[in-house]
Amino acid sequence: MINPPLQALIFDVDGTLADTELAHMAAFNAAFVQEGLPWQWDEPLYTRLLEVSGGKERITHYWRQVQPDLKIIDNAAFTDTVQRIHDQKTAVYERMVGDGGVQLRPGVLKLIEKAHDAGMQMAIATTTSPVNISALLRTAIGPDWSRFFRVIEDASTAPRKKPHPQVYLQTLSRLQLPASACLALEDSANGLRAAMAAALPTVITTNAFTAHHDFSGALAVLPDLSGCSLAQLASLHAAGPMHAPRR
Ligand code: XBP
Ligand code: MG
Repeated sequence: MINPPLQALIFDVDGTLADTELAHMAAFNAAFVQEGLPWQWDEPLYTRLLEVSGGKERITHYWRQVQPDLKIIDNAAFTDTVQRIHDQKTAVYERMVGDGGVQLRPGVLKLIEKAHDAGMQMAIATTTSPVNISALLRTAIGPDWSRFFRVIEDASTAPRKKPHPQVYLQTLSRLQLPASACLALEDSANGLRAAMAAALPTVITTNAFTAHHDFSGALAVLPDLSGCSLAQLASLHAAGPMHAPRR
């Protein structure tokens, strides 16, 4: 199937705009210390935990893993504890990122600027919280960062986390564009599944936490966006999905 002309780029944040996951991991660990918990996540463990999207969902999943006989007698108290740990984690993360602890990935800013100059619409579709997005982009792009993005959908507006397509479906509905006229940029299998479930053609840029994922169905799998022009993305979009080589 041939896609119509490309009209919008939809960016994931964590792992796509920036390699944020080491900072997220450090922030989770700081929150566990603040909460008096003996939990500390390292990179191999965190790589596996990233299969669960969303910070609160990840904490809940881990808690059940280390305490399989956990009996939740008071569900509200359990939810409050997870929320409190996650709030602490978000505050630490926001500070780290606001202090310049994370940069945009290679080629990202250039692509955003070129796409903006070319009149291409841009959106953000992420599972993370709005304060995390603004801390990252305010620091990396400047106080007027949001002028680049017509639509931002995040954990505050789309509570069902990737691979559920909610965040992409809401983004498309607010952009008022068909999925086939847009291109999603993702870094993870959960992100790709969410985008594909919303019928979005998707380009992957891998990172250390996701390079081993299954990216079947992506238009292309790239190491990063350096040297990848808007015209190249448009021609990947026009060409449609990669196919396994014929025998
Ligand atoms: C990223 C995530 C996020 C971050 C943590 O997924 O799963 O949960 O790791 O952020 P994606 P929060 O890049 O697919 O959006 O703690 O704010 O959830
Ligand atoms: Mg991601």
